[in-house]
Amino acid sequence: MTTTPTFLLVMALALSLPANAAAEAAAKAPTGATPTAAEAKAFVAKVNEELKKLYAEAARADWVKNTYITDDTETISAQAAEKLMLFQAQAIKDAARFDGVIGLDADTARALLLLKLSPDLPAPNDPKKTTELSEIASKLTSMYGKGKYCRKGEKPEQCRDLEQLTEVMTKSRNYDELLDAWQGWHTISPPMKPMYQRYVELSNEGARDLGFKDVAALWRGRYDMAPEAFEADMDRVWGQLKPLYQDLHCYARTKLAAAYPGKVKSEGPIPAHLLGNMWAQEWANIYPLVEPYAGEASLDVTKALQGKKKTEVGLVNIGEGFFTSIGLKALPKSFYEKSLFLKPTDREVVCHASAWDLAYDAKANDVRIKMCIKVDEDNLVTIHHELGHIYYYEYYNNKPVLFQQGANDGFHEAIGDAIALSVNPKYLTTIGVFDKAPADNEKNLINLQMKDALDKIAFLPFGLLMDKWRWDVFSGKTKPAEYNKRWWELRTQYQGIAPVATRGEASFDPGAKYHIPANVPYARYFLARILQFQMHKALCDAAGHKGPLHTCSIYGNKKAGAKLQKLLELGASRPWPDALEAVTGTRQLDAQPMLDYFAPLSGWLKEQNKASKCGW
Ligand code: X8Z
Ligand code: ZN
Repeated sequence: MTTTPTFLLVMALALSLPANAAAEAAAKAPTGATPTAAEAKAFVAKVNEELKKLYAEAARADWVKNTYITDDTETISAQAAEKLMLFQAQAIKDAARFDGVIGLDADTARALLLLKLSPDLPAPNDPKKTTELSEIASKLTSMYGKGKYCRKGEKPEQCRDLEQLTEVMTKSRNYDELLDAWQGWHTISPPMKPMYQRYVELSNEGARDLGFKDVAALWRGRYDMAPEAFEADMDRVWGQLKPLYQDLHCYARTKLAAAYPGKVKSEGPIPAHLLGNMWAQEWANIYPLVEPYAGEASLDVTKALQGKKKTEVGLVNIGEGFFTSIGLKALPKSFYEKSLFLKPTDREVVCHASAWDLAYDAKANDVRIKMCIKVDEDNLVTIHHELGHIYYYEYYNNKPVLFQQGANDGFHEAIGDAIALSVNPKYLTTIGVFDKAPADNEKNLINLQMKDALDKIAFLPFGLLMDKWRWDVFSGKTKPAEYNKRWWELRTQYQGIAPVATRGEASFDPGAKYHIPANVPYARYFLARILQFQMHKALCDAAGHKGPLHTCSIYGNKKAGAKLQKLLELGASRPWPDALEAVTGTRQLDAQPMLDYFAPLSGWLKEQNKASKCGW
């Protein structure tokens, strides 16, 4: 007969109680005795079980809030988040007893590490402060979701939301109209500033209570290397890509100067509102202004999709069709029944696209996306992006919940994008979106690469600076009195863009970007831009692709699919370099595949910029 150690009984009891009771119970645990590896394993099993329930509960409440914003759903979601935060904080503190225990198996050691790093929003010891923190968190996301630009004297129904203002940013070529939409959207965030400031204080207190220096140290600790080494690695790959970004910036600036005479300085930063995107993060919408060879075969995917009368769900079907073509499973019926694909007209929702797992369980299998889909090229790419998240969920949801994450968060963001790199004109012709593939010639190639680079290359500095700003805010290096000043310093330094007039501290421009109020770490998107090309290359190699990387599509290739599936199944069970190695054979973040992909454009840009003085 085996006997259960007292400690385990206490733990089991503690974990089924609310967090403060759990603390009490844990405090009563026998002291002095060194816990065994078997106890650690049992502890992890119990935490996984409990976390799974709490994650699912919090996700469900959050789903309802995000798809139906009211004061009530805001509160319900805050309460569920609070419960989860309290449990996480307590479990992390309890887990400290296993520090230094000898003989842990690899899975238990990994799970304990992941547990320690799991909270995006760490709960302070003081329960009142945790309540306050979860309420602010919930409120900030709704404020963003409900954000509207109202001109003086306008009736509420005339005010414009982000979708309407985005329409202006993407299509208008009228300088003043663009500026008005840009400035208008940035009016939603000043009321967030005092709340954000408090949010930083409270979550930092929580991080410190868990043994981290601040929230940023916790976030940066998630990359299986020292936080400083991780930051240095990001800077290293940025260094590899910066010259290409500067060439693209230089060329775009010349074209924009011609499109907006007298408005763009030939050697300075580009006005922030002219790049076809509210945050100037991706520039493909200004493609018509910068098209290298006008009049060559049209690569207009939006026109083709609309011409073929594709519906919003039709776009999702196209995305799913790609994943199934490489041998991955079909999505459950409930995905189509429960997802939100269209912007409701009768209520407020958070339209920013996202992918959800509401069950964390293979059997219950409840995955959904939330997206206000429009039938255009941007949305087609975003659908592939979201489905990348969904397929990760689908292949790791039989694992313990602490392993139900990407190898790191950059991997999670990279899967769908890596697939979307195969969504090229040839593929679009195969599935009947294009009637005829554009001719395979140099001019079409440069046009296509320009369009790709406007999204992929243009994004890099934005992807990098978002968290550079946030890390310094959390560490206290950037004080509230200079939130906006620092934001624009970084925007100018990295992106080479600037606002038309100084934006003082009465503005809170970072708050006008979803991931700041929603507290979603952003370094992941920078990593994903790099990783997706590494993955694309590896999948193309697996598919036996010959020739330059930019000509590859893995559509229909089961060998590539099998390779991808292996990565998805690993989840976070191994350190990310192991996962990367399993797919690509290398353990390092590497910009080379991305540089190889853009080699044709890179040479072409250098020619174009010969007479220009680049930089800002
Ligand atoms: O937020 C997203 C996705 C959801 S994870 C739509 N992205 C970043 C953004 O929109 O800023 C994808 C690209 C970068
Ligand atoms: Zn994503």
